[in-house]
Amino acid sequence: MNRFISIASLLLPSLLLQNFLLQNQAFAMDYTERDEVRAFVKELAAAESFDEKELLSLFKHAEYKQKIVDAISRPAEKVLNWDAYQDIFLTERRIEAGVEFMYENRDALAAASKTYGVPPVIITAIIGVETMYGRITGGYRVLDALATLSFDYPPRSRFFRSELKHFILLAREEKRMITDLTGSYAGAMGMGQFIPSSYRRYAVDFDQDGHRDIWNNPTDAIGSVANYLAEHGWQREGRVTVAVDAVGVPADIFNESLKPTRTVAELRELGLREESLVMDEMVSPMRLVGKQGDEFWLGLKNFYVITRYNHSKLYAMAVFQLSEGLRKGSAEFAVR
Ligand SMILES: [Ca+2]
Repeated sequence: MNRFISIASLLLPSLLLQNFLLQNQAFAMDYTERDEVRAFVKELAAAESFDEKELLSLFKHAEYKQKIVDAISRPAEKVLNWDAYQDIFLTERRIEAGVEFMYENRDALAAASKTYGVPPVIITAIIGVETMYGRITGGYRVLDALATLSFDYPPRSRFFRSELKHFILLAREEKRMITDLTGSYAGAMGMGQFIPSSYRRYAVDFDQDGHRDIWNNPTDAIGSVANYLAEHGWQREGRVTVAVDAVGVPADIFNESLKPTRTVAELRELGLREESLVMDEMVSPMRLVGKQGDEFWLGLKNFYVITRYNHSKLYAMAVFQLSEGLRKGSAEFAVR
């Protein structure tokens, strides 16, 4: 046994060292010297009228980050269960900070709610779950993140090269220094964590000062989050999800899809007791394992819309339940 350990421990460092050297050989290289980067730059310069040399020189500043590859290889939502989600997102602190955010931004929230039909508590809960109301917006340079994922993470390179293009275009449109912009390891930016394509498509200049700034401007962030949800089909006055008693209902109908595909009538025939929804409402039955065991919920259209922000039912449920906490916490002032 001892012999095995000693052989293994001798082998291990040399293997690690070999890997380390191989990796560094591959990545120490300047991005501007890589063929695929040059091809990317050439194509983008031609398509969008950039100076090719200038655009290429941008990649002198791009740095490969192993931490980014490590982070994207294990997304949090695949690891966390509902129990852990609750501990992170449904805390007193997050509710209190959210109520404060709502109070400070009550005019913008009221205006966004009127324009887009999304309740202030939902807009606030999204910003609360994403970035703790703008406090934690990500410390990676977006250029490093998108260059690393575009050129050194083959499984998603197509997606991230497209985001890298959008990012460069966005910086030009909003007159921002590319090297100054920071975000998550996946290039999501600002209070609402928009990836560049979403930023260009859904961000709005809600305070009408001529710039779409969800990096620092809470009014623009509020309008942009509301617009994003509205554009994905948010139903004004619609509910999000309903807790149900599903004892006796066949287990295989739960967690089929995020999209509502079953009618209330169909579920009632299967034994579901639910009186508050109309029979032809489309729902998605969910089972979550919470602190007290199984919880049964019906996701409605607006629940599905929240999952367009992040494709996870736990994410959407955390947003919904935080919004309920905010609704109670902000009851003393009018904006809800
Ligand atoms: Ca603005």
